[in-house]
Amino acid sequence: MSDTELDVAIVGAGFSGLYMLHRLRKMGLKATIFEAGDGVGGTWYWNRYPGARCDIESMEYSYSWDEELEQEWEWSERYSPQPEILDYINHVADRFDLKRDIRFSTRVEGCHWDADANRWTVMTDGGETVSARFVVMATGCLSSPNKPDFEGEADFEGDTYLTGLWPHEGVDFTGQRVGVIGTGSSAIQSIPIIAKEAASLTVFQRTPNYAIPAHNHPLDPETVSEVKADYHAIRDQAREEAAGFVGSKTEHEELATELPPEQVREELEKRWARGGLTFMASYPDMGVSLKANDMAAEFIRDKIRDRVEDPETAELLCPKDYPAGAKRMCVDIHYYETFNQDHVSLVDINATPIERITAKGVKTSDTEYAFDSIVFATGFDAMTGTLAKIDIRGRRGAKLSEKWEAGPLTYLGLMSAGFPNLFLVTGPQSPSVISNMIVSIEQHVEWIADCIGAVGAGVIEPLEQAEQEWVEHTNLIASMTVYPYAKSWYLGDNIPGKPRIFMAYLGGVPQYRRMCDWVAENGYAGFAVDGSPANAKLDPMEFLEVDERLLPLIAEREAA
Ligand code: FAD
Ligand code: N01
Repeated sequence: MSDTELDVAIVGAGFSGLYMLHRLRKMGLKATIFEAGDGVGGTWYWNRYPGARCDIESMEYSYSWDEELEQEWEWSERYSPQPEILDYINHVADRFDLKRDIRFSTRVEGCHWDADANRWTVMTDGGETVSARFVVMATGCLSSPNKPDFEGEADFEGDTYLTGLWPHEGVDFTGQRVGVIGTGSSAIQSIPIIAKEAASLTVFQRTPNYAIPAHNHPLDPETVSEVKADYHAIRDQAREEAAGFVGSKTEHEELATELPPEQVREELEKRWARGGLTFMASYPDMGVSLKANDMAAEFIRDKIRDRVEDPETAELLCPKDYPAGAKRMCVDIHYYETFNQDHVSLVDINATPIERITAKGVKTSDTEYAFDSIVFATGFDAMTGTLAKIDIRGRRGAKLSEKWEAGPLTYLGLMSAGFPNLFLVTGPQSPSVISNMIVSIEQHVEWIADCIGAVGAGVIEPLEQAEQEWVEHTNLIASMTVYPYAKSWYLGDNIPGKPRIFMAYLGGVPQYRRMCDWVAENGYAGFAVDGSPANAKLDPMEFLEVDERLLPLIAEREAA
């Protein structure tokens, strides 16, 4: 087979693409990764802003598929910083000799299905054309940074930075007047670090976020040894918990709405002391009942009021018009305390909107702020943005971006009807961004590898009806929760004109895994292989354990 004839073309060399390549190679298949960057790491290659780190604990935010790798790698902190995660990914790529099959600095611009040959033609920005039986899009959920257009930007005489495309050589803000636009996770991580260097820091906030303290700390060797001695069981436990990490399964049977408020606060206090993303997994009704959720929301607001000295700033930092956890929960290290420093200030751009960027800085409706640097911490065109940039054409030349104009349409988040032999890793309508992504990536990669093995020289694609039912099911589950009550990137709200659809699957990581396994075990139910539809049909509700007590709470919420 020549270099331009592949079994599988993989797009992207982050956690997803690297494991995909390793897995396919072990099956004896010829696979190549095409990666736009000049190194591996994906998210951790591009997001080098100060303070970038994971918010799933490092011992769990790592691959589980090689025991020796798991035992030899030493994480330094509970939540390790970006340079260490990037070192880890490079270590994996070197240890498994993956780089020889990666084409760096090569962007895939198009993938066209050739129905006569049953192959994909993959086109790169270097003008190269490659033919592959299968394509795996390992292009990431958060890999297209969103840079809103502000009038007058070209006039600015200082420097501008985008958190998702941070300069590799780093930025020294010492003595500078810095403006940060945005208050999502990237801003919450970078603001405390930038404040340490800057002469002044002004934060422009549109929507305040809920943040839980990380209580980050160096990992002590004893804890590491304990985890490593029991790693297999811990990984299994993570896969069996709602969001794919230990502590994400609801711990208590009782409903918060049925308990005395003091008891709920006591539990939240314990979770606050533990820190991190397990905070919301206290009671089963937190994610569905606005009343229960408001107990957590008010608890966090009180903590913000305790942490921020100036009452007016504290109130501005308190989210009040959406439920806790409905936008991606943030994990912070001294974020709120940063606003107690004299040289740090907060501007509410709802009260005084940004009118334009000027030669000197940012002009709001009442003030012109002068800056040496402006940092845009404005997020991503999530889930679909990166795929939309690739000219993907399936049967009869249909474009994926046109098919998805009113929102993504997939079966299980793994494939889209009319686009045979093209897989998505952590695609829309799979647990993806709602989970520990490494757990979800591994599950998808293993499922896809097995599927490619089973299909062999054939062709697999989802049935339109199965896809439609899966999308309806995904939407139904989302509508049962409080997620749609916030404007968030989960729903495409951050990108003007993007259709409002909840883009991840909320039925739970273990339930979803069981469905995918069942589908494969039942002759790829919901798919057609070589034109023959499988006989079996997936009923997702059979896999879910619906807590009947929540139904009246949902009805009550919807009625209100
Ligand atoms: P990515 O890492 O996004 O890699 C995709 C790759 O595809 C990129 O390198 C990109 O250059 C390449 N690519 C895209 N399009 C093309 C193209 N057309 N041609 C060639 N190459 C292309 N998740 C968690 O679970 N826990 C966390 O703590 C966590 N922290 C995060 C912190 C930040 C700052 C961000 C932005 C995300 C975080 N995430 C976290 C989500 C994170 O994206 C995933 O955990 C994971 O790293 C995704 O890996 P991936 O390989 O699927 O995608
Ligand atoms: O992006 P965001 P992010 N004018 O979309 C504001 C993962 N991640 O990069 O909320 C003014 O959350 C926008 O305001 P609003 C994680 O999954 C994880 O921070 O839309 N402001 C918001 O405040 C996360 O959720 C970590 O009203 C504008 C901010 O910019 C995801 O990546 C760290 C604006 C964007 O926040 C994205 O996080 C980093 C405009 N025109 C990222 N447009 C960890 O901690 C946008 N904003 C592991």
